[in-house]
Amino acid sequence: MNKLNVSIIGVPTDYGQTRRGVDMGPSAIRYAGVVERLEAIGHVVHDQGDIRVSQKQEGTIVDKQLLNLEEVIDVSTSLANRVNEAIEQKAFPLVLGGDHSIAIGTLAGLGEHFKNLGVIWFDAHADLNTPETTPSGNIHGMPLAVSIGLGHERLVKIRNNVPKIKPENVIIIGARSVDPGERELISQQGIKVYTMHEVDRLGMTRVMEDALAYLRERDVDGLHLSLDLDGLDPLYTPGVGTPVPGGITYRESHLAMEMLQESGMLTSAEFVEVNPILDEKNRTADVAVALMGSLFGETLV
Ligand code: 6HN
Ligand code: MN
Ligand code: MN
Ligand code: MN
Repeated sequence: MNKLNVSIIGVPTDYGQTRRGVDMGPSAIRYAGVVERLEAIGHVVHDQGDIRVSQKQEGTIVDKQLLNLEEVIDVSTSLANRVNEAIEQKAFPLVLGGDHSIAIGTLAGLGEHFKNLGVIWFDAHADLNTPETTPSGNIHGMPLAVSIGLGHERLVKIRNNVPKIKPENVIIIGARSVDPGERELISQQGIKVYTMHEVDRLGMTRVMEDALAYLRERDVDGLHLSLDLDGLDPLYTPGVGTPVPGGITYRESHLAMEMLQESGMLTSAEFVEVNPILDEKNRTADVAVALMGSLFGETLV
């Protein structure tokens, strides 16, 4: 197994949605032992701590289609800079959320270095809304759209590289709650989606084999995993803000992580939407860290 220089970046934000508590995700994941777990595998781990997330800026105009826009721009810009630095230092960025809006910043930082980045998006949702299609105004439902260049100009232009990723290089796995506007974008933009139907029908082994073969075929120069803990069934990860029943099982998700590890293709990862306030005894953060164990090469024997 390849020993990595892992750079952990915590992003304690809840500005991408309206349930409080997800800003404590990075602490919950650290408490669950992320650093020790990766060190035990043999990686060199540098915990860079959390990026600074400012208090809500009072007096800014409230746009109901883009809640907390200024705050999300602020967090995304700092995160993009930090991810960019990690890559320049030849480290593997491991970003801990925070809600899924942080992917805007992560991908803005990565997009500067990888010109043909592959993205695996584990999620119950497609996160492909725009200010025109959003049912909630929550920016955590928009990061994938922003990263392919669709959405509010100031979000799309963070660090000026537009788009950050190509829609044909994105694979969503675990989807089971997709809004009408997102459905349209998926077919219009040629985004590959394995919904829970495909996971059930083909099994996770086939899904991952196909997904990795597809990205290899596309000759990607890096691979980012964006893992929303709500991709798993809420039976295993109850501490998330937008749970949807009928998700990926504990074993299936571990298998997926192991196959990503075996592929040798992974160059960055983020784990998002852990909300300890909604959780039961930090179970969701424990699952996140267990998945990281598999992703980073833990073996049983
Ligand atoms: N997430 N599609 C819904 C919306 O409000 O846009 C839910 C989004 C959830 C986003 O879980 O990262
Ligand atoms: Mn150190
Ligand atoms: Mn998500
Ligand atoms: Mn989700």
